[in-house]
Amino acid sequence: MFITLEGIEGVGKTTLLNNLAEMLRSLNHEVLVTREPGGCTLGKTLRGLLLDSRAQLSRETELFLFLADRAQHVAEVIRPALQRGTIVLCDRYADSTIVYQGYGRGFDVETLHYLNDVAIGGLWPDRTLVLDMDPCKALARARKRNTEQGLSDREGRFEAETIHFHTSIREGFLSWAARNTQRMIVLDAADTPKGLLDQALTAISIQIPFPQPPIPKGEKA
Ligand code: T5A
Repeated sequence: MFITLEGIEGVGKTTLLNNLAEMLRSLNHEVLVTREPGGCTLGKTLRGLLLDSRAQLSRETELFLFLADRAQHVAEVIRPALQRGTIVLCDRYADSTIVYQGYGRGFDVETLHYLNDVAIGGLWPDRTLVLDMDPCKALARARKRNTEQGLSDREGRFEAETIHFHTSIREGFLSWAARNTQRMIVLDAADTPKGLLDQALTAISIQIPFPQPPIPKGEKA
């Protein structure tokens, strides 16, 4: 089972991913939590380049670095874990490239879909949860977190983009999800962490084999 989380900055992906992993582990599932960019050894170096606000990357360079990160991540981490029967929870994946580099940077979305398909060898997620909320509120969450963790100077290349950019990314995720309703489910990220976890569990429950409660003696299944 392969589940990805998507959405704009600060919307609560990492928080939900960790809550989801804890819940699934408590149900005795083997779970791997990973992220993009930076989910494999090569990716850690690429992540530094991609998020550094001082890096002057052309949009083509940016695109192919994200794809290189993903190709290696799939080969080294995601596919082997899925083959072992592990549930993989990934913070961002191919849909981020389609939305950020497509709706955000202006590349053709169909071309990006094809390039992603090559990079991942056809390994699309079983479910993608898109966390949606007002970009101003999401960015405020991210900045508050950075201040609380003493990382206020951490603002990266994407966080430093204009509100117009973040709004077009939000709209991009909603449009792309509407074209892929069999896989992508939009969640209300303005909900509490607990409420969001409940929304996510409902969204994936049809796919995860949760243990059934024992049937009391004398009752039929
Ligand atoms: N990118 C990435 C591309 O352009 N193309 C690609 O192909 C890929 C893969 C990566 C950047 O790269 C771009 C997109 C991104 O700009 P990143 O550093 O990995 O950036 O960070 P992001 O994925 O953007 O995510 P963030 O770490 O900023 O935010 P999260 O994970 O969405 O939010 P989280 O969980 O850290 O929460 C933020 C704060 O809000 C609180 C948390 O406690 C935390 O303080 N919070 C809540 N508060 C109230 N209610 C809730 N429900 C809450 N959930 C969390």
